[in-house]
Amino acid sequence: MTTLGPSDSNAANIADHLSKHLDRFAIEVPSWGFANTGTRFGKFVQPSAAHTLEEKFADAAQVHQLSGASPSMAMHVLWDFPNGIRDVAKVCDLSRHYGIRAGAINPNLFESQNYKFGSFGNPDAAIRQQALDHVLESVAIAREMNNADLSLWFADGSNYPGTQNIRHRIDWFQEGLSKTHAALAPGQRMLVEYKPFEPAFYHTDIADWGMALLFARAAGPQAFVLVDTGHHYQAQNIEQVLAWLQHEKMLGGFHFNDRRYADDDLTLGSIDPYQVFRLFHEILSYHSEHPEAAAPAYVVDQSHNLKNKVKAMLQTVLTAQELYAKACLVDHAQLAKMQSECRLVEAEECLRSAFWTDVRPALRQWRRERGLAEDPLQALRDSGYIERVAAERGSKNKNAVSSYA
Ligand SMILES: [Mn+2]
Repeated sequence: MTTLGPSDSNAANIADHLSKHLDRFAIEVPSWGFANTGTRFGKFVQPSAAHTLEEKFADAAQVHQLSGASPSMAMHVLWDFPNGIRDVAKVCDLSRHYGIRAGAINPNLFESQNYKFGSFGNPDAAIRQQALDHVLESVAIAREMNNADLSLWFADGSNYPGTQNIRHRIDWFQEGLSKTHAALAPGQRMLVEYKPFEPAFYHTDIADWGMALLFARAAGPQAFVLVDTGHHYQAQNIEQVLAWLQHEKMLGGFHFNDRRYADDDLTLGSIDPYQVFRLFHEILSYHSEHPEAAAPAYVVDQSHNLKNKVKAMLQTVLTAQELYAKACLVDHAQLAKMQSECRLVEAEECLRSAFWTDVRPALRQWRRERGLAEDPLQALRDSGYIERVAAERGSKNKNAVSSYA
């Protein structure tokens, strides 16, 4: 790695150093980030929000065209494949047409009325089977889509002490996840996500990284853990979780978002950019010692309730690029030396000086050299894209339901 100390703030050097890192950096956008969403009290309808899968692909293509860093889109089976595996050909056509790869496949295990008391953890064997059937169809869809990752999040849990047998639910989860793993194609991965609470408020069946790790281990060698940055208690040291998952070779991917209170699904880096920087640093630090290890999947998982969706997604991708670039400036050799000599202030300053380096000129140069707009957000405004799709989609959105009643 090129040595870039705090004194070396030469813009051209930084740009040269970063260009190969930026070429490799990609973050996946979620299809649901372009659709109308809201809070648990009501949905807020935007005239330009995407309704159809084609509209979601068009929005994702717009973000990638401007950022050059978001070539794929994560999909939700129930929302994007309403006819299940029969929709694969249509999705492949859209993917080709818009030049956006279909990314992680997310089964939906929380919307059916049958899942009121859980899916894989439901005490009713018939409902557990319904959940497994849906997951197995999702595996088949993911297999058809170039062996995409199967990304699993469960809303399962309970609201009151004594109302569910937590140990039995562990067994049921283990059984469902093992059967899921058995259906994977060679090379296909399943990612197990965790979350401490919400929608369940007493116990959640996969509440933290330890439970996700044990479930993934028990399921088989193609199962890994997915870290959603918003799915931790406030005091949790998330980079330490990463350090452990990488140590155990179990880090599969990320869902990026930011939060102030709980799982707020705010724009990445909007509240605590230093947190995102520390996560990227932890990954890059591991990879500097283990260059053979596969990089984890970077995926956005946000809900843009108030911001314009395409604008917010582009802002997110650009922020991810910027914070990743800053993390690429950390001098790992120098940091290792400071750490081994316990030079605390110098070690900390090694991180901080990378974080505080303004990488925006280097990003502008990188974009210019690749024929991209230097200021992608301004280019989005100038393109008139949002106004155009608002005019096309506005009438559909006018009829959209804002209430959950
Ligand atoms: Mn998530």
